[in-house]
Formats: sequence, C-alpha cells, structure tokens
Amino acid sequence: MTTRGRTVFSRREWLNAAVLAGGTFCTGLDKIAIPLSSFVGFAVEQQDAKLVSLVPFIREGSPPLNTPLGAELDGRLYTNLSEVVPEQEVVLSKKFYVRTRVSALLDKQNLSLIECRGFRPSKLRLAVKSVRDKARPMGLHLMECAGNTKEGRFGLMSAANWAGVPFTEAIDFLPRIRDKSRILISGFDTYASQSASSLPGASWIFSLADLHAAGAFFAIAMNDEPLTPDHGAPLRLVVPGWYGCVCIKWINEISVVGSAETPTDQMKEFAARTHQPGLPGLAQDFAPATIDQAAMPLRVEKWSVAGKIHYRVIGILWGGCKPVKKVQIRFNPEEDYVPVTEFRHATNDPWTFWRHVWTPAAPGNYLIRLQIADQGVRTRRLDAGFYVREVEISEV
Ligand SMILES: Nc1nc2c(c(=O)[nH]1)N[C@H]1C(S)=C(S)[C@@H](COP(=O)(O)O)O[C@H]1N2
Ligand SMILES: [Mo]
Repeated sequence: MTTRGRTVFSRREWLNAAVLAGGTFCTGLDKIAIPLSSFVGFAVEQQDAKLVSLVPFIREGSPPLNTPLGAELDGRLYTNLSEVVPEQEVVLSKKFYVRTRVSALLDKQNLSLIECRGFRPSKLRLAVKSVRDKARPMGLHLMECAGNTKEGRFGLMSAANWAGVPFTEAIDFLPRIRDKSRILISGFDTYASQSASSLPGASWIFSLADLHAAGAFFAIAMNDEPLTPDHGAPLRLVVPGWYGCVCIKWINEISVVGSAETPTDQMKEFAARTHQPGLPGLAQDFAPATIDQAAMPLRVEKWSVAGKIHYRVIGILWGGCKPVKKVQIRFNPEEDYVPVTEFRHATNDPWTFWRHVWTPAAPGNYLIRLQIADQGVRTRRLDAGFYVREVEISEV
C-alpha cells in the first residue's frame, strides 16, 4: 500500500466520467473536488490511463432519467445519480427528483395564506409573502424518498441549495404552543386523476422539539430559483436528515393538535418505510423519520492503464448524524469486506463522495455492497441489503 499524500480528484477525470454518463453540465473551473489523504491504485492523471466505459448496473428498473414522467400522484422524475460529481454540489432543479407531480387542480387554489388552526385563542393565517420577505439561504440539503428503490435506479434522491425561513421563526408570531402539543403540517393533495399506487392526502405530525432539532424550514426557493410547481410552490417544508415524505409540498394548513392525535394517512402509508415499529396508534409514538447512515455506488468505471484493465467504483455516503471512519465494500457474498480505498467523511448532509479501485479476479456478476464498520452507527437499510447494486464484468 502506498500513500501519496494529498490527492485531489482531478476535474478532468470527473468530467470524463460525467460525459460518458450522458451528463451535460457546467462546472466552475475554480472548483476543485475533495482532497483525500491517500490514494491507492493507479494514477488516472497518467498519460496512459484511459477511461474506457461505464459498466451499467444490472437487474434494476429502467425508467427514463432526468425527465418528468406521468402526472399528479403517479408522476415522477428519477434523477440520474450516475452523473453526479463532487464539484457540482447540487442537482440542477430540472433534474431534482420528483415524487408527486403538481395537481392539475392546484391552479385554482389560493395557497398564499396558510390556515393556522389550534393556536388559541385566535384563528390565524401565515402569509407566504411574510416568509418570502424573511427568506435567506438555508444551505445544501439532501432529500430522499423513503421509497427510493432499485426499480427507479435509486433516482428518488437529490441535493439542493435551499432558501427559506426556519419553521420555528416563521410561526413565532403565533401564540405560544403548549409543550406537549404537536404540529400538523398539511399540503394540498387533491388530484384530477386517480392514482394507481398512492393515497392522496399529505400531512405529517411533528413535535416542535423535533422540528427545531432538525432545523426544519419553510422553503420558497431551491438553487437560487423560485420553487417550481412540481417541487411544492408556493411553500413547502424541508426537514433536513428526514425522509422526503415529511417534506410537505403545497402547504395549506398548519395546526396544533393534542397528544392523543392519531397518525395521518400519509404517516400510515410511510410507517414501514420510515422504520416505525409496526403501526403506532398515536402520532406521538412515531419515531423521527430520519435517514440512517447509508452508502451506495453511483457508477462503475472501466479503465485501461498501461494496457491493463482496472475498475473504479464511485459512490456516496449520506444520512446519519455523526462522522464515519470505516467504510467497507464487498464484491459478492463469498468475498470479504475491504476498506474503501479513498474515503474521508466530509458531511452527513448532503453527501460525501468515495472511490474504490477494484481489480476483479474473474469475469462474472458482482453484487456490490457497502458496510459501515464504526461502532454505534445505525445502518438499518444497509444492513437489509437495500442499496446493493450489481454489475456484470466481462473483461479483467
Ligand atoms: N402535498 C404533497 N407533499 C408531498 C408529497 C405529496 O405527494 N403531496 N410527497 C412527499 C414525498 S413522498 C416526497 S419523497 C417529497 C418529494 O419532494 P420532491 O418531489 O420535491 O422531490 O415530497 C413530499 N411532499
Ligand atoms: Mo417519498
């Protein structure tokens, strides 16, 4: 094993890969990717190192990527994550995943004043304009749909640079809320067409403490552009670190509810996917819908270096709430987990990139699986094999 000191993912090599992945994007020349302490394997800066192709993941769905599909509750946009690179910190808004497309009936709604119920004594309204007037950068945050599966090439996940106002600040004009009370946030969710697979109705019940701890905010813009209708304009909720199902779009109601409140239909629909123990009878017994530490490959590159074939697996780590040191990768259950060759945890949110040089022993199919070996880091989806991806290697 050699240590080369500080190594930088060069701009050229990331871009090569992105071009192969069919991506077109502009990257600031001044932006250099993450520095890494050590680099093991071959130097892609070498004259004789050439990126041959990307090895596609197999046995996954094949929906068109980066393009809006269908309408309303069954409408989706799957992000092409294979073209994501560290230099471009966000997914462009037009490629940011969409889980439910805007309702054809939204036009006729007036969502500029949001009903606030249960804030005794008065019935109040929150003006979207007041949020817009106070809006400021809320930072880079990842969003992942709890139903982000390989059927959709794991494309229901993206990161954006958001603007808005922290939840607790936006409602601070309202009378004090009793500590035990919970907050229900609802979005407009009536559609002209019937869904084949989803239930209409989007609302989630939170404790104020959870919203505060997560840094939840009302968003009015992403990536320096106003929210689009598909992403929840005029106002949506973003709860960093939680699954997307709590990030209510087209907000139309904020209500204080008691501790005996039962879960909403949306909470019931997403109970299993947000790791609830069974179906809690009360909203207050729902655990925060946080994303555990997760990791997966985004693309596998085939390289020719001085006449020899090498592969590189490039991926991300996301979710969780503490720094991780030991990330391991395994190629098929018969092999052992080995440390990922290039990894330094930069952030839990939005994501941290890693790379691994891989020289398979023989052609064949390989199931690529990641594992976090740090003690005390919860990884329920990784443990369940949720993000395992498979490739077919034809040449070694
Ligand atoms: N009103 C409303 N809000 C909603 C939904 C919905 O169907 N209706 N879907 C939720 C789910 S399941 C996810 S993953 C996120 C997706 O947000 P995006 O489409 O902007 O990526 O929105 C959430 N907010
Ligand atoms: Mo979702």
